[in-house]
Amino acid sequence: MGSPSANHVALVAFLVCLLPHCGSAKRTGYDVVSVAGSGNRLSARLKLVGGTAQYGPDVKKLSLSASLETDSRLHVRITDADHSRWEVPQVVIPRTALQDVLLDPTATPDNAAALPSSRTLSSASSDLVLTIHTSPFRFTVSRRSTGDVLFDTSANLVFKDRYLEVTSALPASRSSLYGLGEQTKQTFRLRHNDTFTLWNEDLGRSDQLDLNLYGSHPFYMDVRTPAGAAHAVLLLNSNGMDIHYAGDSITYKAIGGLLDFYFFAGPSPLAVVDQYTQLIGRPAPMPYWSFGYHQCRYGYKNVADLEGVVAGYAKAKIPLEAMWTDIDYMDGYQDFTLDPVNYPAKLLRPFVDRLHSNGQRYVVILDPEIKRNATPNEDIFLKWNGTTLVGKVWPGEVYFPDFLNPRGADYWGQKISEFRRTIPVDGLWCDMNEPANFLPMEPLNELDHPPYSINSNGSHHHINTWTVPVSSEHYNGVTEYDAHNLFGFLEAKATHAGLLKDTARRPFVLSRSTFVGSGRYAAHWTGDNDARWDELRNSINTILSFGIFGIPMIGSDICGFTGNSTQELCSRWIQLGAFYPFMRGHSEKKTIRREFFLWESTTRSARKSFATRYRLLPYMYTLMYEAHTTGAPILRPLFFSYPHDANTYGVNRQFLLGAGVLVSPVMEPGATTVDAYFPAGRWYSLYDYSLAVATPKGKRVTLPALADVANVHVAGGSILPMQQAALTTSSARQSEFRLLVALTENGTASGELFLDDGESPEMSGARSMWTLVRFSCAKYRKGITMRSNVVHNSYAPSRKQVIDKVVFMGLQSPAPPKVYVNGVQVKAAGIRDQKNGALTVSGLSLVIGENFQIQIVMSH
Ligand code: MIG
Repeated sequence: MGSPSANHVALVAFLVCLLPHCGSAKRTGYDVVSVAGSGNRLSARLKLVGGTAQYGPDVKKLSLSASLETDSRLHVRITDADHSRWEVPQVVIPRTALQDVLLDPTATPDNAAALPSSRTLSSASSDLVLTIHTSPFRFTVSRRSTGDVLFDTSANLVFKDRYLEVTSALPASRSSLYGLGEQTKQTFRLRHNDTFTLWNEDLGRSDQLDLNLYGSHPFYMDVRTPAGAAHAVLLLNSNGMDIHYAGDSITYKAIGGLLDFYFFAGPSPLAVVDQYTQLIGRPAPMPYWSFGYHQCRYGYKNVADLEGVVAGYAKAKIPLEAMWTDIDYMDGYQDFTLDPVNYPAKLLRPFVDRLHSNGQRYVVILDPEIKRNATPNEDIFLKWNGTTLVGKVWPGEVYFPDFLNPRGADYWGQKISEFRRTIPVDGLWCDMNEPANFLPMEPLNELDHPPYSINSNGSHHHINTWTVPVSSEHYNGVTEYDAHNLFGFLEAKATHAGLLKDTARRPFVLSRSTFVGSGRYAAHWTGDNDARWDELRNSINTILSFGIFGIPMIGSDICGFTGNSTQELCSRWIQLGAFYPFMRGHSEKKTIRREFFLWESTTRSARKSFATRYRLLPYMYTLMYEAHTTGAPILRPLFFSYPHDANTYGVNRQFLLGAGVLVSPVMEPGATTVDAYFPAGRWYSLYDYSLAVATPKGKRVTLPALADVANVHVAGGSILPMQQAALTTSSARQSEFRLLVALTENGTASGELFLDDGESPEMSGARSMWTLVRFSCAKYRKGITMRSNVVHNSYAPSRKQVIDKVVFMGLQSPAPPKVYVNGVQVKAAGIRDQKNGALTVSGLSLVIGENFQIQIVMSH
């Protein structure tokens, strides 16, 4: 019980505050004391009105700068007016600095009362409007075209040296949020009353729900009813933070850095990711081969074991593109070494050479940690307490390379080159780069005692747990406290640079830890999942989230990493995994072996599902090109193509490959049916070309659970470039092309094909050779016409590849139609009018990279 006098004081204070102009000195937060605008920019100075008791002294003066940086991007940055602070360095996200418009702050009144109550930043070409409210200070971001308020900070802004807090109101019933990772979630759409801690950690395995995992992405997309307009918000800040999403508000609590916000106007989801990746960097082009099937396991015993697996896949006629090796290949778990007994160079090198001559690839793991005393140049490692930091990971006592130090990154690249002289690996896998550290360390100084403890691992775990202490030091005095969440990003960047320099080919880097912009260098997998059905389902949520984080090359360990997968689970997982952009089977050493040829049902699933995958490779690779040039995810949630249909907002048991290929996998044991949602339009079966669903409004449909493949439907309006299945991507690439045309009710469709050699460093750059063809189909009086329109063509002419078959789905004609190719009639033998309404025109020889036209004339 509180003392009567304390209660009395509180009561008096409450009554006093009912009066007008209630004591502003009691209020917490800030007032604007000067403001100036010029063109697309605005600056303001903020003065503390009243501080808060917790987490240290408040910063007295803040400066705010804002800029409409592009027509669709607003930048608002709030920082200490008098002292410079840590912010995400330019080497991570290169960007233009905000300029201060308040050139002479002394000339403006230091008094909120003398200012107008608000000030607006807007421009005729931008849909985003910023309003700064003077007293109490708050800001809003709204959409000019609709007046919708997108972000609205309350007056509770808190800005201390090591605690920053800001809350924005949200319209709970109209807002659907996505993003804020990395966590394993049961839904893709974020649920209300959930806290997202951003602190890169290896502590929780990814099969544990709702914990902070390997990467940090303080970015969300908000899709609003009724119009389905999307926008996004990035808090560019690398410090540890909690983000609480209450439904009607979102609160950021960061333990350092700045309040550096970017707002992206959309309004389509695709426009949002385009605008976002324009700032943070476009996703790296991935080599063509990396879209094939990858096989890994922790615990492959020796080279003979690897050989057995490769032979097993070949014998079973299941595609195998790349063989991987986990830390088992190393000598004493040291990077850039080989176990002399089980993986000696004299056996491993010929094995890798054989893979290469077979059109296959080899990838190995790297841990960032370097064994203590393994190298003389100690100055490129993290420091602690005045000396080189020593932690403990697989090799025993280790040092941690400082990838912020240019010489640290160079050292890494050099080790990669040296290693590649012995084993010419095709890609590298960066594990443990949160970074992980098994050694519990003593707190050293006040950095190790943050005033606010983030909700790490759901239990306010100390931030030093299982990683290097935040009191460690990087190059130039940067502390791990500030740079922790960048470690994995920086290692992936250095690894990418090392591979590129050594091979002059497009690098393939897989990184466990990621940050904003990691997609520029790396692919990602969802980490240590478990062989369980809920894990199979939850993989979709993480994969779709990374798509909007600008990391489209992502997958989960197929059949689960830990735990013993059953045949049924593994088969279903293969059927789903066949659509993961990054498609890898991987398992933990203590678990049963589950290479797909070992069981009959997984063999069937892998053969059939991978055949579909490999036939779709030209389409998938074209999606990689789209991702690289526009940020569009390869796997997308349904609302990306159907933002006006609010029923799609919660869908997470189906997804789209690109814009119009709908995948509805089985994700329950013993299932005989799949409940699927089909947005408005026509949907054709990818397997038999029949019109499966035609609906003017979104519709729930019960599909049969097919035995060996996921249900796949093509949306009317799509044209898919395909090739034929093969055991490697390079042989699939030799085969003839086919076009699958899915007509809308109006007889229209369109699609693209991007082609290059699949391994030049640049994709579609000025210095590389590439071809882009657009296909389109339209109705005309007596039938339909399909055209190929060559947009760019510096690659295809050297290849002379042809399209030998075009299938038109949804072409109901009472009698066999006449078909003309470039005006010449096709003989009847080349036309097959299937009962299911699809028309196949075969025996063609249409050269890719040459314009052509196919006319179909219906007979009546
Ligand atoms: O401490 O290298 O997530 O994929 O097999 C575990 C062994 C280290 C964690 C990775 C996993 C990998 C494993 N690694």
